[in-house]
Amino acid sequence: MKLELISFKLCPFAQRAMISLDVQKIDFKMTYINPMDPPDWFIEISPTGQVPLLKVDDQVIFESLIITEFIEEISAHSFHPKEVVQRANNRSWIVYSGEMLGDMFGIVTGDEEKFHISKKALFEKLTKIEAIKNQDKFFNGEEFNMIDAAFAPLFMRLSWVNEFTNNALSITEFKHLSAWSDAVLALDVVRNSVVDGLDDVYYSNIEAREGYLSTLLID
Ligand SMILES: N[C@@H](CCC(=O)N[C@@H](CS)C(=O)NCC(=O)O)C(=O)O
Repeated sequence: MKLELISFKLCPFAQRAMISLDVQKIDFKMTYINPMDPPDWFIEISPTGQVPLLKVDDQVIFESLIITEFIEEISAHSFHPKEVVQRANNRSWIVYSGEMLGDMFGIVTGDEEKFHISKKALFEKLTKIEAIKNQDKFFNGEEFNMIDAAFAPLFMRLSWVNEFTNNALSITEFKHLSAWSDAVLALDVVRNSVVDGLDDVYYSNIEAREGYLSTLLID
């Protein structure tokens, strides 16, 4: 089976798939396309016009959650907890984390009003996660699971924004969530899921969007 993951360098949804492939030690070819000028072959095979896409031989799988579930199904080791209710519960929170990436998009691109609306929406969700998160290292305990991979892109972007601004999106008030974020961001599979210098690309992207967040950048 030949796998090819197609994405933009900055796409947080694709990052989930890259972490899953790395954890499962599955070989794949990475192809980046330019979001501003997608090639014709991509437009032809992407039903939504969005990345990530996973090409499996000549078939195309789209939607990051479906891609990560597919990776799970072809892997020797499960990346979800075994117990069925806990597994379903993890999947629910994974969907929820996708909505949080939508809030991040509003924060990065929005004018002042949109920034505050998106930040409020994001922090309401963070509050709900803090309420259910315990003191375990990862979401389900000591083991890094798919849910941790799903939240990793969000944690990475929050830490970048806090580094680039005067902690505009500080999560230190959320003790369990902050500790979870630190544990996830310390892992090699997470660090290696982005190209070198992507933090600089993210900074430039914030500047180029000219939203309210760009006015909060320091240095
Ligand atoms: N629900 C999709 C969301 C994917 C998504 O939003 N991809 C963004 C890049 S991170 C995209 O392709 N944006 C371009 C567009 O919407 O035209 C998934 O989970 O795969």
